[in-house]
Amino acid sequence: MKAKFEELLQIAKGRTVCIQTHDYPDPDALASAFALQELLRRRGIDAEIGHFGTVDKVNIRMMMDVFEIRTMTEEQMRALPEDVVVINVDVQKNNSNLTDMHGEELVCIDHHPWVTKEHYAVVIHKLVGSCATIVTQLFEELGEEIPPIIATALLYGIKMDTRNLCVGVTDEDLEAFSMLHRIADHDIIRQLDNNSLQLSDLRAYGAAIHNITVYDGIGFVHIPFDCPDGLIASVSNFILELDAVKLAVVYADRSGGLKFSVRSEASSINAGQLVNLALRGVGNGGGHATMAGGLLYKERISELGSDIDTAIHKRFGEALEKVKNG
Ligand SMILES: [Mn+2]
Repeated sequence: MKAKFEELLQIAKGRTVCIQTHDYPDPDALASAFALQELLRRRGIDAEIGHFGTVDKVNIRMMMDVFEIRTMTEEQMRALPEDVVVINVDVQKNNSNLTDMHGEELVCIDHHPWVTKEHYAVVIHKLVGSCATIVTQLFEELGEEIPPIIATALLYGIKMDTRNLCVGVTDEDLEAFSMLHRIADHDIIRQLDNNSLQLSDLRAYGAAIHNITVYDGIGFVHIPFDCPDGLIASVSNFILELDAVKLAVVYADRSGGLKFSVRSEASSINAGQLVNLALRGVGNGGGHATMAGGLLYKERISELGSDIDTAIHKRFGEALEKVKNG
């Protein structure tokens, strides 16, 4: 990783640099971007953090306030020079949750399964539970000290992306977590933990309780309004807690299309493969074995016919047969 980081520095030197996370960034994406920004600053590179999509979840807004994470507005991102160097963090090009921006996407730091066919000059990729783990390791390999505020952000990123070290966690995440744990400010973590839900979120949970249908261990929920990615994911995790649900498929209306969050607790069902297959031809999707997401394009929604929900149940049912049969 050290050599790759040196290559990154060579590319970024003397140029405008934007650290772009996925749209509607989560704590892992923001913590990773924030820590990377500090690492670059120590090497004389002033990079700015940018993302598309809003930050609506109260704990993420609080995180940005407490750690003073500054991000560009979309207008500021669009006003960056044509040849801006873009570092994608916690996401890969061509993913449904990354708005393409101008400039050159030359660097990618990510922990999701590698699916992009796009070329990057520098790739720092590991299949671990959180991107924050990779950035933590970068600090260690470079012999850079991690200040408490950065350690706290990274710890929170690992914690949130692995659902408290329970889902998709690897030994490397645990080692990074344990190291950060000695430095981090636990009062801040507690404060963030105790403020993760706001009143308006209950509307989405209400829709889930009201609209859930369970077929054969698959819990389907259609949230009939737009909500932030993080909230759709939370509802998906919530549905998975039901004993009758082994696989959660939650989708919300989003500007004429549908935004999906899929969770699997069955080792025989790979959520990433499933959503990829189910949305093939009408959208795109992918992700980890246990957590995945996707988007059904508004241009294709008419292909589902008048009963959208039944069409989606059918698509996932068929995809499930294929995934199970390898
Ligand atoms: Mn992540």
